[in-house]
Amino acid sequence: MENIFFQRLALLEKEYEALIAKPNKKIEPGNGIFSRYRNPVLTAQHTPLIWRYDLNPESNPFLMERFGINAVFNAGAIKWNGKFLLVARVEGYDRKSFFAIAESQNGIDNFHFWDYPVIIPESSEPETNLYDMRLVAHQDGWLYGLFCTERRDPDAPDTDQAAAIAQCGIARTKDLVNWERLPNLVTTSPQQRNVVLHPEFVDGRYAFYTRPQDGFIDAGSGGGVGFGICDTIEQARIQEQVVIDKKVYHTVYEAKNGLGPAPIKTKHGWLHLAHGVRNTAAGLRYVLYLFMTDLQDLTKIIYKPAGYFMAPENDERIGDVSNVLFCNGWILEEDGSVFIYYASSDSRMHVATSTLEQLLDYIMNTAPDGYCSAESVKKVCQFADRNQVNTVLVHQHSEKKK
Ligand code: M1P
Repeated sequence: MENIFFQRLALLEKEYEALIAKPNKKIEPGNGIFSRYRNPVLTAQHTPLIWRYDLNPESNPFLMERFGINAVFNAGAIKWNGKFLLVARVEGYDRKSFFAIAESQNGIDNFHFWDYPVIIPESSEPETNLYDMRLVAHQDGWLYGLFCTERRDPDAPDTDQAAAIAQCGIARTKDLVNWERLPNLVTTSPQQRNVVLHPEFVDGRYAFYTRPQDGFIDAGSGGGVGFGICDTIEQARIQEQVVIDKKVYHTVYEAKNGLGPAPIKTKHGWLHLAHGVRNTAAGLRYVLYLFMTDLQDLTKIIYKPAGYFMAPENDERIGDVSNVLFCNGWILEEDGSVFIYYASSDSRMHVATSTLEQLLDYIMNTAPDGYCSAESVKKVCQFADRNQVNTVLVHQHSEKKK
């Protein structure tokens, strides 16, 4: 028996070390807007062996996995003490999620988890599941984690064991180790997923991006990315939500949408990344899109390129909830590099890199949605016309270079 234990331990450790040390590589040439990378940055296999196994040959002679991890996805992100940190949603075989921090020196590979998951104090009302943290360094000096808290809908009949109430949980920290739990955000909506804290005060108050919905898919009286203000964060209550980015017929955000990470401030406006959902014969399809709001009026969209910025590709298409890209974490470096951490199909985490210059070019110079096929044809014709000239210029340029 002892042999089995030690043989398996040696193999598990070897595989784990190899996975963590595996270098990642940019996929060239990309689309000029961002670059994808060959390997995911975090998977269930990246979780520490000490979480999954009882490493005692007496109590676990077969070295069985005693706590299975199903997936690692939807991570918040922050640069902290010179390292790239992801606060990932870790989901066990038991379907419950919790948060855990993984760090990397370069943001691209060698992500490894801290020894212990994040301990979020429980709220006064018992919660079944916590997930999808948006991490925000607020102007008030705290680091806030806003996340979705879910419990069974107490009004649902016994025959329905899926109906849930989703609300926004709030916790804050100064060191990412000790977390203080604040009361959940109160709004008038029965469902609140994808709530994000705006990083700056607005007239001395806290501003939130919300997602008012009646049900998981049913937007009911709400729907879209909302915006609301609170006097205090210790008892956060939004009286009025204004929808700033609504669902639109025959777009990639026709069924629902929700904000991703906290927006990035640029000299042109606040840069937002969101997910848009539409329904298909194969189920819901989640893609990512960008938009920009005005620096003075946070509810006013000033740029919004048509369609998606990123959609699931190749292996990203497959997972527990297939055909999903979801992003709730990105990091802007001082040199203008942007690290976009996105999850595919509710299963694993990836990174894409870009620069602020590229994202601004994309957002400010990509045409908005024309909302019909005829407008799309016009756009293509305009490019074709211009490129009759451009092709000649490019050809002349390359001839000169020879
Ligand atoms: O399964 C896809 C996503 O579904 C929900 O997102 P939303 O409420 O915006 O539809 C969340 O459960 C999210 O975690 C999940 O990735």
